Amino acid sequence: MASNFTHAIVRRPSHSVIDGITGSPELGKPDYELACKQHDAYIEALKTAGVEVTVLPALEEYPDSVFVEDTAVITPRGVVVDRPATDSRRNEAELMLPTLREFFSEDQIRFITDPGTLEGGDVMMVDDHYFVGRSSRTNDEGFRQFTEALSEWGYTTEQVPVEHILHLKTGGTYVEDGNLLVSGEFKTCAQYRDGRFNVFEVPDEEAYGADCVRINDYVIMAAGYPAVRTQLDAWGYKVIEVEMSEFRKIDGSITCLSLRF
Ligand code: CIR
Repeated sequence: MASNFTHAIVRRPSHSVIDGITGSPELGKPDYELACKQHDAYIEALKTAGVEVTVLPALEEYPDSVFVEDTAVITPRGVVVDRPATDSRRNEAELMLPTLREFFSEDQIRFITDPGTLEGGDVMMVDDHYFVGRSSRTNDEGFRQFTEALSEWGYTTEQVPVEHILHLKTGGTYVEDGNLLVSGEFKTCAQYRDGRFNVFEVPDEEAYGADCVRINDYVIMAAGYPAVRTQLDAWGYKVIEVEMSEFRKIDGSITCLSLRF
């Protein structure tokens, strides 16, 4: 079942983006102006892929709020509003709620509540089945609540341990048609190697490029990862590359910048 998205939600980078949480301080701080240019190009890529884009204004008090993916998980049958794990990001989910309510009725919305935590970067949709990273951001209770919500809608879930990276999808993404990109610790993940997927192992030097997003006939990927590009071409996708240098500095990748439905 190919993804069939009509909408995406993004939020403009704030000037405070320079203070986003990072595990890679050696990359330096993002440049605000360049981050805005890269965000413009990302929005254009979404439009090229065929979705209508809702562009929300920047939230200066929230340096990481450009990474809207962590605020909610949108499925074809309903929405789970996340509960981000870090204090500095916790309110981002509530701030997304008015926009979600423009598209979804109250009976289609569920919430992750205390003591659960869950961030969208840890959720990977594979048709009607959802892989959920057990990471420093998504805990067992978050997974339990998420599973309960999704089971109401007829979906199944599966937990995947995340040891060394931020989110599940930081280490690989499903581009549909059975095709899965994996990097780092996920190259040896038994759950990805049990015959369900055609797995492409992204070379270590291109690990950041493993996070891509499939939208309709297109795959949007970070610019500058030739092995990933070659594989996506070989699989027959229309590919759009987007410069991501400024978001990479604060651990954000392609999927993080949008909610898609
Ligand atoms: C954070 O640490 O929360 C942000 N600096 C990066 C969030 C990336 N989001 C994602 O992978 N979905």
